[in-house]
Parts: sequence; C-alpha cells; structure tokens
Amino acid sequence: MERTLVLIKPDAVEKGAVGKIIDRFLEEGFRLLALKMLRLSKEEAGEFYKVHRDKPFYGELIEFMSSGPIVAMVLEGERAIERVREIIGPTDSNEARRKAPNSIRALFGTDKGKNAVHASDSKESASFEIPFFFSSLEML
Ligand code: IDP
Ligand code: MG
Repeated sequence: MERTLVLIKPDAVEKGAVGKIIDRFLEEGFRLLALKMLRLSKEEAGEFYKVHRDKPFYGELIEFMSSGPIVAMVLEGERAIERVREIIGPTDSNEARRKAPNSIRALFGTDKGKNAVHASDSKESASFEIPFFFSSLEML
C-alpha cells in the first residue's frame, strides 16, 4: 500500500469541480485518508514548490497556487503514486486532451500552468508533501 498527496488547484476549485475530482479518485478505487480546504500564502506555496525555485515559471506558479482556495487530500492504494499520476495526465492540459482525453487535467485543466491538480511524483516527494499538509493525527 502506498500513499500520495493530491491538491485540487485554485482553477478547478473555482470551476466547481471539487466533487467530480474527488469522486473520480474514489471510483478508481483509492481510499481517502485525509481531506481539507485551505488557502496557501505565497510563502507556503513557495516552500511547497521549492524544487522548482530555479525554473522560469516559479513566480507564476506561486502566484497561481496562492490565488484562491485549494483542496488537499491523501489517497491510499496499491502503487498509488504512479496510478494517480496516470489518472491526472500530462502537465499541459492541452497535451492531456490530445493524449489522455479521460484524464483529470484533460477534463478540468486549462493549460500548462492552470492544470487543475497536483499529485506527488515519487515516494520521496510524497514523504515531503503529505506531512506538509497533514499531521499523523489528521490521517484517518
Ligand atoms: P507536474 O505538476 O506535472 O509534476 P511540473 O513540471 O513538476 O509538473 O511543474 C509543477 C507545476 O508547475 C505544474 O503542475 C504547473 O502548474 C506549473 N508549470 C509547469 N510548467 C509550467 C510552464 O511552462 N508555465 C507555467 N506553469 C508551469
Ligand atoms: Mg512535478
């Protein structure tokens, strides 16, 4: 069993897609271990995405991720990290619509930046990202 962190980003929350996105993960057989809605400060968004601090899109990413409420959740399942990445699709939502039309980013994202969801990409990132949002007491 593996655990992964998923964020529903401000664009998808604004679109009213929270319920549909959570339901998709439940339909795919994952167990929802923790869930909350919150708004990140710029500092918190910068810390969460610090691996990207040298990328040209870092500033835009921090602005976007702190622009409105997000929903954070922990999902559990067999090979959850890899399988959730598959279900969300490629980073660029337009590419997702071409290559993975049933992926969450194809269905709910706009472009490469506003792409509806985040999901941990490795065990290492999950082990940083899960405790960033949830203490062990909040994981049921
Ligand atoms: P990922 O979310 O698919 O793992 P990463 O390359 O790790 O993609 O980038 C992290 C996030 O940064 C993306 O989900 C997206 O929101 C944003 N991002 C990535 N590339 C660009 C870009 O070229 N322009 C604007 N935002 C970007
Ligand atoms: Mg990534």
